[in-house]
Amino acid sequence: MNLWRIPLSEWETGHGEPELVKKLDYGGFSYDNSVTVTGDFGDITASDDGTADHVIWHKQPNGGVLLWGVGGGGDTTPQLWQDLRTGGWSYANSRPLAADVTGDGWDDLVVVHRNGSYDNIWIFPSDGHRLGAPQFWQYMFEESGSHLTMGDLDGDGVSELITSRGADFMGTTMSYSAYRLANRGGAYYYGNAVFQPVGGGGWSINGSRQLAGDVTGDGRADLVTVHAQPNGGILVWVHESCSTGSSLCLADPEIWQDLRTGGWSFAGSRQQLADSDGDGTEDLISIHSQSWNPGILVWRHLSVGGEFTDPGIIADLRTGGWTYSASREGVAHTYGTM
Ligand SMILES: [Ca+2]
Ligand SMILES: [Ca+2]
Ligand SMILES: [Ca+2]
Ligand SMILES: [Ca+2]
Repeated sequence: MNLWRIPLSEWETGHGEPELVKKLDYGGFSYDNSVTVTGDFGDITASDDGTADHVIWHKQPNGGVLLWGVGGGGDTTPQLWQDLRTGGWSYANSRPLAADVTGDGWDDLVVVHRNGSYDNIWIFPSDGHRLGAPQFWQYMFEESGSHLTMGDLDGDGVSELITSRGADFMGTTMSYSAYRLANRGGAYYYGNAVFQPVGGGGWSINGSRQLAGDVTGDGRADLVTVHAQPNGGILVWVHESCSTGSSLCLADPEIWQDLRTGGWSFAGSRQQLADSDGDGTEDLISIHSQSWNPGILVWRHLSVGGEFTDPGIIADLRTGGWTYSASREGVAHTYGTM
């Protein structure tokens, strides 16, 4: 597999142009047997230029995991950070996420590890150069099919874990929860959670995906839900964060973009959030498949006061060997920027 980066900010050199970070055609690296997570994990090498770091969470023949780190800049040789082939680690039962949960400005790795009917939450903290040994922070009781995303809902510099789940016994079609993660010595913790039911109206966990980022510019991450529509196309909803110091809160959803026409496809697209025009609000980035062409178009939808602007193409990857179905993406801040 190959690792690439595409600068999404129009202020960055090479905006919209793919740059090869590392060709991993050796050592047993396998696209199908790994998860790649992007973030700003630290100055990984002496020549790290602050561009996106990659973590490769890689399945091992015995079902365990090796954790590799790849820095930005001149030396992008993968570094083995953790050997998790023993100790009960399971690639199949784990979901890795990147976010700063320690508040030092460096992204950490958060791994939600299924253990029977509940999840263990493990943190691999960054020390500014690498990810350290896993720390068991707390339990979580969630359905195994819940969607997970990280975002700093209250703007205190520490990201929360946001879960989205389907129908429950209360008759809710979909609902969200948020957890402040902390090292509680393994104690089950549910305080400070926000429950935002989304009843009726055709909401579907399987027909939606969630992103967290500050699309309003107030410093608090909002929840963006991209939702499939029955007659094709997509609606983009925003639950603005109304969190205050002590409590987490998500406001009722508002439609920020109607993409039910124009050939937009939920199944044929993936989304990210990134500030593409440098105004301090996160913008929607769409990675879209092309009919009759295996390639990709990358669009940006700028956040402007309560809506996203009409999407514009920032990278045309319909030529050059790009394949929508054989690629995946993440977004990372470059070092020194928020
Ligand atoms: Ca951190
Ligand atoms: Ca927070
Ligand atoms: Ca916000
Ligand atoms: Ca923006």
